[in-house]
Amino acid sequence: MLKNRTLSVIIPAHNEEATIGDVVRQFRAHRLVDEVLVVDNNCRDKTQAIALAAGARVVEESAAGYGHALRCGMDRATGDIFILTEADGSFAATDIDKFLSYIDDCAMVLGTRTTRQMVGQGANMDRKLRWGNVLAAKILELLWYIPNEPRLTDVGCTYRTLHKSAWRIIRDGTREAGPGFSPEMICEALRHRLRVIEIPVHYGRREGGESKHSRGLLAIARTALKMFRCIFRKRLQRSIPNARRGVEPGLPAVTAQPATGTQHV
Ligand SMILES: Nc1nc2c(ncn2[C@@H]2O[C@H](COP(=O)(O)OP(=O)(O)O)[C@@H](O)[C@H]2O)c(=O)[nH]1
Ligand SMILES: [Mg+2]
Repeated sequence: MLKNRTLSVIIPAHNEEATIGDVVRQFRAHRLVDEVLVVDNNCRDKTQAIALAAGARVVEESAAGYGHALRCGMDRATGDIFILTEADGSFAATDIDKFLSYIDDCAMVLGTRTTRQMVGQGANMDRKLRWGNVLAAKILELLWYIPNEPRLTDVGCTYRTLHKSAWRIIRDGTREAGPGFSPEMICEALRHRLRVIEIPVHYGRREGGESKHSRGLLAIARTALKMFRCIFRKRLQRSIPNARRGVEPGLPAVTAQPATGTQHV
């Protein structure tokens, strides 16, 4: 499945002492994982010590926010392929195999939490949230119908995988500090005409601690606003000239896909 490539799991964490130990152990136990990297984002609790004890490598990022934490994590991870996930126990390490089944076909594989059959009891994904996420994804689809015609049902799922080479291509086009980083990654990959697909993942309840992005209606509205703002901002950006698309010295060849106009990293 990995074909001699290495796999890093990257977990941003802001005060997640209640869950980080179990999450690190769960992902480390997966047979294909080489490294579990926890990004300590200004934790004032025991997250770092517990993560280290559970066998994670820990790096620190002082710029606050989910986006800053993940940028730092992907810059510092050693693997050829990155799995991004959360510190709260809402995602299952067993889904790694599903992501990897598709990673040779595209630059980025996104999870979706809106497949109702995959949402566990107590998960923070009621009808309003599911349809809100689907709506945001459909707006993104529509805005990028030409030339990418993406097929998406969730722009905010933080469980996803991408090639390190894809990260290098999109990195400098990202700047969102917080949850807007999730759709920003997608939009920047689409700007580079990289191939992005989506698969359903298990989504369970937060196993402990407190949600930062979706606790209560106000937090959800704030997160949604940041995501929408980011999607429209990205669409209004100038398009990337052909010569600059997905070009990075020393990376595997990028093959054009004439039928869809998308690229494969
Ligand atoms: N809001 C927030 N989340 C952060 C930060 N740094 C890392 N994270 C992590 O981002 C992930 C998503 O946050 P979470 O509270 O679970 O949001 P939810 O999944 O929408 O309920 C968690 O693993 C957080 O620990 C930060 O500065 N702010
Ligand atoms: Mg969460």
